[in-house]
Amino acid sequence: MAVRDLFGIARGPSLDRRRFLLAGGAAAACAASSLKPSFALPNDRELLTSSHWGAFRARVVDGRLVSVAPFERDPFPTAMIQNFPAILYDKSRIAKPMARKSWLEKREKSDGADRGKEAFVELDWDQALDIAAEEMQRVKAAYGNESFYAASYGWASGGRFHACDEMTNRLYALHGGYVDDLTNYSFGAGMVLLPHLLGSNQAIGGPFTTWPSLVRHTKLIVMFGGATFKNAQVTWGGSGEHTTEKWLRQCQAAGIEMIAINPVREDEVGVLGMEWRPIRPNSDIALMLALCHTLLTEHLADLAFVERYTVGFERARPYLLGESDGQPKDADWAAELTEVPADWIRDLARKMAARRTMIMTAWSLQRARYGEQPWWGTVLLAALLGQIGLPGGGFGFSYTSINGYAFPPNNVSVPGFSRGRNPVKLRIPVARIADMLLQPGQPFEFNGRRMSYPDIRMIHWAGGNPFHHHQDLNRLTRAWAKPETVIVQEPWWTPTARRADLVLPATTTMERNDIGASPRDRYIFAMPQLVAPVGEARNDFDIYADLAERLGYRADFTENRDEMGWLRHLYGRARERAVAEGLVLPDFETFWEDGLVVMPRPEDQYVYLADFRADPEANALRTPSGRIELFSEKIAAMGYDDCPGQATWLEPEEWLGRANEDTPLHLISSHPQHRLHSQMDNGPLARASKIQGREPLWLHPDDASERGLETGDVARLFNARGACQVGVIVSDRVRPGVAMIHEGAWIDPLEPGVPGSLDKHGNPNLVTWDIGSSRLSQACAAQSALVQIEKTDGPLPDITAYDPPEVA
Ligand SMILES: Nc1nc2c(c(=O)[nH]1)N[C@H]1C(S)=C(S)[C@@H](COP(=O)(O)OP(=O)(O)OC[C@H]3O[C@@H](n4cnc5c(=O)[nH]c(N)nc54)[C@H](O)[C@@H]3O)O[C@H]1N2
Ligand SMILES: Nc1nc2c(c(=O)[nH]1)N[C@H]1C(S)=C(S)[C@@H](COP(=O)(O)OP(=O)(O)OC[C@H]3O[C@@H](n4cnc5c(=O)[nH]c(N)nc54)[C@H](O)[C@@H]3O)O[C@H]1N2
Ligand SMILES: [Mo]
Repeated sequence: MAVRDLFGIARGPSLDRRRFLLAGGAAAACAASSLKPSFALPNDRELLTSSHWGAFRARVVDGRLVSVAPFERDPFPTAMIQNFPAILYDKSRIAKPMARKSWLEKREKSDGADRGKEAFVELDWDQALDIAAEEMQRVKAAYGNESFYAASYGWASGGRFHACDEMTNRLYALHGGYVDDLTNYSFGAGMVLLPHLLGSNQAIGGPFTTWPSLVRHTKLIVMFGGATFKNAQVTWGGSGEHTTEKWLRQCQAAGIEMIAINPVREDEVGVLGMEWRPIRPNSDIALMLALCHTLLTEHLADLAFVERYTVGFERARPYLLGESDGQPKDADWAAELTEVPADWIRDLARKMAARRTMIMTAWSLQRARYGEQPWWGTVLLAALLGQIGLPGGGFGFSYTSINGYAFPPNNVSVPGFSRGRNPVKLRIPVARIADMLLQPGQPFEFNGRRMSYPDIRMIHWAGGNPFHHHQDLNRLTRAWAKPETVIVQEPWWTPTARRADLVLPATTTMERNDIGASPRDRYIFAMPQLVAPVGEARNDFDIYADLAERLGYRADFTENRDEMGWLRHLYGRARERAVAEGLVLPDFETFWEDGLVVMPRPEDQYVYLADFRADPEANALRTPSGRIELFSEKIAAMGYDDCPGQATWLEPEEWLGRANEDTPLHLISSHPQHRLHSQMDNGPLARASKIQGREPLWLHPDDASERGLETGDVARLFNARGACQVGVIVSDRVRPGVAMIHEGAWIDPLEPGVPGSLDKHGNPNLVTWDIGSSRLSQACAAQSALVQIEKTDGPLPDITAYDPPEVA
């Protein structure tokens, strides 16, 4: 059953009885004649708002959010919006400010290893903010600003103004600075690599060759990582329209052949009639090199393209042909590594060369050991095909990993809250947090630079959940014991909030006013406050403004604007930007009353690198050579054996090729169908998907029967790093040797705060490996993990993940 059917989402009312404004003179004139929105009784209101999950209409009765309906112009709304009423009032909401008991008594003399174990003590807001300000002063005076870690990585929530991570940054910037992060968990390896090859990250962030261009021109789409409808349910900052599924269906209708190369057969394979080609995880680079080998040896490679638009092929070629190491990277070689048949590989290369082909490579492939390689291989393969810059041809990295990235950015963007200027210049690659906490002063390499880890004494986090998102959570537990002070702002008792010294309850988007807009979408939404804050929750902005007050720089933080003042200001700046684009946005009052603005559809036949193809001299890339770098002298000069100067097969330490008796299975931890990371794990949709309360894990029938496992069983997923309990789904939708689980379940250890304790709930980061993808990018390598699974018999411990902690 499709998720959408689970809640029986019907399409909402049609928009035409409501008034909305199009930007632009003619559109404004036509809107002036349309109807006013007709809301029912004031006590029974329906309000349009936005979220990472898309726009929706919220029904509020007697001050309570009772139900939501999808935005009627959204062709593929996500069922996840149905979680909102439940999670807003869930028992896991943090009711009041609280402090860890012994920390409140002893502050820096309390034992950091007790985080997560102890009871909390309730505080009133003034006490809590006084303490937070004291700690900020004390730590600054004792250790200086390089001892603050206030990067606050995480998805936080939609809304241009209430961006709590940016607000954290701004507060600490005003406080004299903080250690910040670099890159991200999403595509951290790719974003460091691509500028070396292509001069920019446009192939990730867009604009890239649009779906309409694909529908019109493409004949074959080869997807490494497949297409994933589940991932296209969200857009950072929200969207009025979920478009990915729509476009994939149009590709299908246009008769485009689509191939999903993926260890897992995701939903869309069946829905779109795609070919599924299972592959061993982490081996795609071998397949790509073999495709290149076939193109070369069968004289199908476009060497004229390579000659005119790339550099370094003379260095890559001997490796491909085996002249440099005695091993041709041919289809037979790759077949052994990938377990994809050699004939199929050769046929695919011929097919790709014969037709207009788009290569789509997912973000997941680079979230692995040596994760740069499959992305470099993608560029190499596309270059040999010679279709880069042609309509419907070439490559792209973000078509289906998330909604909306192939949408050409709007001409008008709404600016967000500014993070200010951080006087401290020290930053760490974001996924190296545990290394930093455990190894202060230690040097490390990053993208050709030698850096060293700061000595962190205080952490302040708002809008992220490192105790779900980071790898090897037992190691993070040990690292997290090091700082003297940990402050967490959260709406819910997430695992990270439970491991704080001081917990400050924050509002959600539903409890405040904001503006929803993303460059990936045509809409600007008013996000009116739907209900009063739950419990004593406060807006992050107000929390920080009051902290800034205590520290003597309130006006610098707020710029003397309140919430609505900021919304007017940010919208006003968007209006100014619009004028420069020849567009007229309605004034703020009209926008706020109407609830949305729709911008003109951007150009829809955009082709990535078409200008470069047309004139590579005038439109040279921002690489050292101005061309696509198939060999990068710059990377080669860094001397990293874990990321050499060209796309290379590097065998991960943990993958099926090195499976052993203790850990025979490769774990893939994908992004969840029923939540956004850990957000909404406490919602009805995710909870309904659990098996005996545990996160589902997919296992091939052969691997399951070997272990005596059946669908519905609970099992222990483990390796030397840790263990968690999962619910088993036996399915031939994963290839043998692979186990698949979704990230984001709230960890629920048998013994909270104790490293090595069994997690009852099924968070894969108990077993993933906390190592950088390579010295080039130091990115998250969650997808390289070998594991074992065994059946759990006997009574199961209760799940307590969503119960508030003990209050003394
Ligand atoms: N094993 C494995 N691990 C992974 C991944 C994987 O593929 N496999 N993927 C990685 C990736 S790509 C990412 S991006 C990360 C995501 O990791 P995170 O971004 O940390 O995950 P979220 O669950 O979205 O955490 C956001 C938190 O912000 C809180 N929040 C929301 N709105 C507000 C607000 O207004 N104010 C405050 N104060 N808090 C708010 C939410 O309640 C939630 O706890 O996970 C990474 N971890
Ligand atoms: N519903 C929902 N959507 C989301 C998110 C969410 O939490 N929930 N998170 C968003 C964020 S922050 C991000 S970064 C993106 C992540 O986007 P991705 O990283 O692309 O997403 P994943 O779900 O991890 O993996 C996508 C597919 O890659 C396959 N795959 C994994 N390893 C390999 C491999 O080695 N080879 C091949 N060929 N395939 C492999 C998986 O089986 C899966 O089907 O998703 C975004 N979209
Ligand atoms: Mo991400």
